[in-house]
Amino acid sequence: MRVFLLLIAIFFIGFTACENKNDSASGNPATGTPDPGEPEPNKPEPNKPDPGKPEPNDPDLEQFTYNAVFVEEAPVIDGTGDDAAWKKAEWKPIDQVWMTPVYNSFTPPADTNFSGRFKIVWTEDRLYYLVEITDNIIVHGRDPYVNPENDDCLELFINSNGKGGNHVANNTAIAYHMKLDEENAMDYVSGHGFIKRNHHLVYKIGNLDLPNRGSIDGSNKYVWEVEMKIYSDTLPVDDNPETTPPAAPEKLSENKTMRFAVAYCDADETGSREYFMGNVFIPGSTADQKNKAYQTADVFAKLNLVK
Ligand SMILES: [Ca+2]
Ligand SMILES: [Ca+2]
Ligand SMILES: [Ca+2]
Repeated sequence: MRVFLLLIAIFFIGFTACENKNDSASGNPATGTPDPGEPEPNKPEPNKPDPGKPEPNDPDLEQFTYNAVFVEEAPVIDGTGDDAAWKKAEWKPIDQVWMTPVYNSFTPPADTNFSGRFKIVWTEDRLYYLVEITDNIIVHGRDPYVNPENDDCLELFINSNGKGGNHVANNTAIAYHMKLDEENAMDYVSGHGFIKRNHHLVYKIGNLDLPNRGSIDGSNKYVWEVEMKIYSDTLPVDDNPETTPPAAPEKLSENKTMRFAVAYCDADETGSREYFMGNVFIPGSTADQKNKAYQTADVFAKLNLVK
């Protein structure tokens, strides 16, 4: 009888031990062990933004549309904005924060660190930009083919057919990373790396003393004056005048609608891009969501050619 009771006791103790082991693996509310596979009761889901959905406080995107006026006489590309053509055009700010040095903070830089504004006019043959940039520290000197966005550079995005779309591996849109040397305009195409599009642009930067990494008059204000040829998305991906005959640019006409963005990669103390500032609001709450212009023209603003 004693042996029988002892066997029953051993069986009971063993069964209880197995039950406890299972509890510790699957979560036991009595002991407070969380169950990784099940949501905890009464705990709200973390607030995850949907990257595909604009945030409810999005500003009206139409405010970023630019109506570029036609000019009979093109501005002279010399880095000064005193041409008659520019008097006809409206300034718009470059004040939308796409990236910040403190990851995902999106706190805008002080005006003395960076501020910018731009104008655009057009002729039948070219688009023209006047861009005023204030930047406190000038960073330059990288090989143009190696991360040109990590030097100070003006970045002009253009989508000629105005339909938007992904442009990572094609020429639906071109993103010109314009270096301070007034020569090298680098466009990234997936599978091809950075490609020089120098022959698409002529540009001069007023008030820049590049050898001394500063402004001539000490104001830290620079005037980029740019003449741009416009190409359709049929431009060969690796179009390069060093290796192939240049393609013919488009003729421009009234009521043509394109998509565009004007942005500045601001490198300062760290020697690489700290702020990425643009002219158009891009929805999102992370840098991955807001730094989208290099992938898709869907986030560009509209550009209307008017007379
Ligand atoms: Ca000029
Ligand atoms: Ca700066
Ligand atoms: Ca800078």
